[in-house]
Amino acid sequence: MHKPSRVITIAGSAAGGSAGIQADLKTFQELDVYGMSVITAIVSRHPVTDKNVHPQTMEAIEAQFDTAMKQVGTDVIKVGMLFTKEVIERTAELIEQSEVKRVVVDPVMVGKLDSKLLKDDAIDMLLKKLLPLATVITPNMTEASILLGGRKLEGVEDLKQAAVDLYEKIGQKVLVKGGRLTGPAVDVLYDGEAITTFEAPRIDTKNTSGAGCTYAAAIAAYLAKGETVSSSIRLAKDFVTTAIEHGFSYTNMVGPTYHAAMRLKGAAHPIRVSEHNL
Ligand code: PXL
Repeated sequence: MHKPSRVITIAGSAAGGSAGIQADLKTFQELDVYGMSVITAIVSRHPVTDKNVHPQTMEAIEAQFDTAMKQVGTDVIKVGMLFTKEVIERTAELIEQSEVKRVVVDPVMVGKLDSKLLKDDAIDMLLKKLLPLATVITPNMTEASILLGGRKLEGVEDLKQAAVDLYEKIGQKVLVKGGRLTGPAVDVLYDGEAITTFEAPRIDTKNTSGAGCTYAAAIAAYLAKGETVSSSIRLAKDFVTTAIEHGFSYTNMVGPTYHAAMRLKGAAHPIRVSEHNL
């Protein structure tokens, strides 16, 4: 009997289906990983402002985690939008107590169109309590810049330095994503020993809603399936690049990536990401 590997996502619910819990579960399913969820907040509308975020009670958050862990257990935990410093602190405690050793933290702070997904007073708590528990963290350039106290990041060399400096701060592997640069889509991993870059062609589209969630969810899924951090990132970047290539929109707003794109005939040979060790 085939029993898939397991991942619990602790994140926000994105009603539009492109990001958050919805993106995570779709991605897990596509990659044949058994997905479970702990919903920290419900995001009901774009643009995301404090008013459109409905935080869940600490009791509800703990109960979901407890249920998933007792009914199923997990190989990997993936963390996305937590929204408040109290939820960050409690999530860190739950992860520590669970003794799950493979943890992907996407330090979600701002979404597309600069929507606000984390309160301002929460950065310190992230740095001190949660990020040190991660196997790998996946900040975009804006998030990396905020975690480094507001430093400007402008090119791939800045991303490399940011990955090294963030590693020094939290003691864990750091993948800084260069999605907001121009030119090829380059992400930079520092694992404490070497810098690795992952490069894919840039796709000319506005439909990238939830791409960051999807990428981190795919990394978590591949880790659960037994891949190393660096091969999980390369495979996940293939997955998300293909999803972006086949993104679409039902309205005139920024649309979702297509989580099932790997199944399309045209994607039978998905985009290959090149990896360079420096
Ligand atoms: O893409 C960032 C993100 C993460 N999590 C939730 C979101 C969003 C963007 O809207 O709603 C729940």
